[in-house]
Amino acid sequence: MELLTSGVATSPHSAHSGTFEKHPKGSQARILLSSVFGPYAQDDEFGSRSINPMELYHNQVTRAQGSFSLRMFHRSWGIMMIQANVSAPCAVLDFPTRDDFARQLTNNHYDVVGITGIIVNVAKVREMCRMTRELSPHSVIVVGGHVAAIPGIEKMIDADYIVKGEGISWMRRYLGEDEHAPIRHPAIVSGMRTRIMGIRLPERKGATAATIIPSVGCPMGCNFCTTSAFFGGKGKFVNFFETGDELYDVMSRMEDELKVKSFFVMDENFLLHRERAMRLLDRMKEGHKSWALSVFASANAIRKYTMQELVELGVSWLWMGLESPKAGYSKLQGSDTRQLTRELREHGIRVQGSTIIGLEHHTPENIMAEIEHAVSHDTDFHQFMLYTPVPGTPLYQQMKEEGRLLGDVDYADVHGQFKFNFKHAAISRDESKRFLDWAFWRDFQLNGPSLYRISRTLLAGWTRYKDSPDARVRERFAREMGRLSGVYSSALWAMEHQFRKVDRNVSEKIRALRHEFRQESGILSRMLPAVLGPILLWTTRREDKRLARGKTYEPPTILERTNWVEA
Ligand code: B12
Ligand code: SF4
Repeated sequence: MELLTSGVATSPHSAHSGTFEKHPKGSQARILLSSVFGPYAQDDEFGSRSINPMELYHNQVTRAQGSFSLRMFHRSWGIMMIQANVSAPCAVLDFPTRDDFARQLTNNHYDVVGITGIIVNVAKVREMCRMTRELSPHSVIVVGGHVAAIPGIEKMIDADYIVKGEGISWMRRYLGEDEHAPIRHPAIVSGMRTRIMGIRLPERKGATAATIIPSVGCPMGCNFCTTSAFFGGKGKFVNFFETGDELYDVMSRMEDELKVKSFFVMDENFLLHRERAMRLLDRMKEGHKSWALSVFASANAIRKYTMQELVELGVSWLWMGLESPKAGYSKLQGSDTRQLTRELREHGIRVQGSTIIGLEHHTPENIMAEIEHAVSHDTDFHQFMLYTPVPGTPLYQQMKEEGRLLGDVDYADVHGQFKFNFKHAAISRDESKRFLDWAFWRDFQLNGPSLYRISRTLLAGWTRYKDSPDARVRERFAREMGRLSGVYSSALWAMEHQFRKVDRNVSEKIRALRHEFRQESGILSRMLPAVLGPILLWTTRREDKRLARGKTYEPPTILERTNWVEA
């Protein structure tokens, strides 16, 4: 198979994605929406890469943490959102193998086959289009998701429609449905098959947060940001739920359906929309909801709130860009991010920092100091990414104009976790990987496992708020402490023992925290580590051996149908 590289369009087919015609069957058309095929965590000719598994944390956050890495899978929410918002019979096929996808096409009659993919997966999208033409020639092929941003994509894949940007309204329009109808939010369990320290966590109803997607895009328009660019760029975004009231209603419904009290809010910059967030808080107070929210927000947006407001809003996990103070991004303006992240943690808010390696001003001489600065935030989690011009972004355009894009880089390797895809003024491709790997390693070495760090933040929150006058806040911390203090203490016991051999200093820090937990725990939770601790130590060591032998994890294949009547 020929290589799909970031410079060249290689497919012999030409897409006929120009004129838009509604599907003749309208809402009677039978639709298949599929994510790209696996297995993912391996090197193959379709663009799977062992360093690019289908796992959020292990891919780009805790990947250097060995058996302490948090491992879990997330469904393909974009196609789930589309499925929930059309009245046509629709099947979502998530994480298929090639055989699963082929079987779907041959055993069913689909009028429309929709494929979702991001840029790294373009070769898989191309193969799936080819398979669809061969096995289901009557189907109309629609391709959406970030892969659509590749320049010249029409010539690389054989699709009938390539949809750039928001897909719900497109699909509704295509089926002749009302594209402005209110958005129906599907019930989404945020993660599945969670694993840490060599054990898979039980999947009880209500134990995992629900994903809520209030909007797509971000108006801040940072030059490298692909999600912002894909949904309109600076000043633009698409809101699915405009008001705090709408959001409250969706969250209440999810609370009932999924029995959850915590929510992963998948909005690139949730706190930026203060009016909506504050209205949500009013409704939460009225409805006595002690919900917990995991959100993404930029430092300038966080600064619009007092700590009390954030805590009352239930913000318990915050993903924020730290970047470099020298980079001049407006989202960081006026922020001392070290002080901010410390303050957040002191209020029981877990912080996930995100740092870019290889910014324009970085050199081999100053990059170590920049990484040390990032790591000194001591955030609960830390994502590191290479500065990467991704097609569709202003940065990509700029690099192209400056002639700095490397033409022979396979799109499968343009994901920010491998090597540069552009010519940097001072850092070579190989060096970029070394610095990136070093950043992950340094964060782990200095700050210890993220599991230890999140336990520490929880305890800080609990100590501060266990007697809070606000019953909702009290309840939230008590719920988490009650559910987790025994488990965290046991995990701390195992980590303390494991780190004795590796780093005495980290082991001592973990031990001190375990003692604090002991003081704050009930009798059962106090006794648990004696039993569960050694078991976790054993599973941790077993997992280390498995990982050393090359063990990887793959998400399960899932098929879900709506409005379905057998043909
Ligand atoms: C959840 C997620 C994941 C999950 C994957 C889940 C899955 N099943 O694929 C995990 C954590 C595993 C993951 C992994 C990776 N991800 Co990811 N991920 C996301 C995240 C945070 C949310 C995606 C989402 O659901 N958004 C909300 C939905 C509603 O939006 P959407 O998917 O874009 O869908 C809309 C439209 O695009 C369109 N659409 C989508 N599909 C289709 C299909 C059809 C037929 C139509 C008509 C329309 C359509 O309609 C939808 C509704 O409007 C996004 C960031 C973001 N905010 O979007 C990054 C993001 C998609 N990931 C990205 C990347 C780079 C990766 C990784 C390479 C990791 C890395 N190194 O960064 C790996 C790749 C893994 C692999 N082997 O494929 C980039 C993609 C960049 C690009 N331009 O291609 C994003 C945008 C993050 C970023 N800002 O860099 N990811
Ligand atoms: S603030 Fe974050 S989400 Fe918004 S444009 Fe910048 S990087 Fe993207």
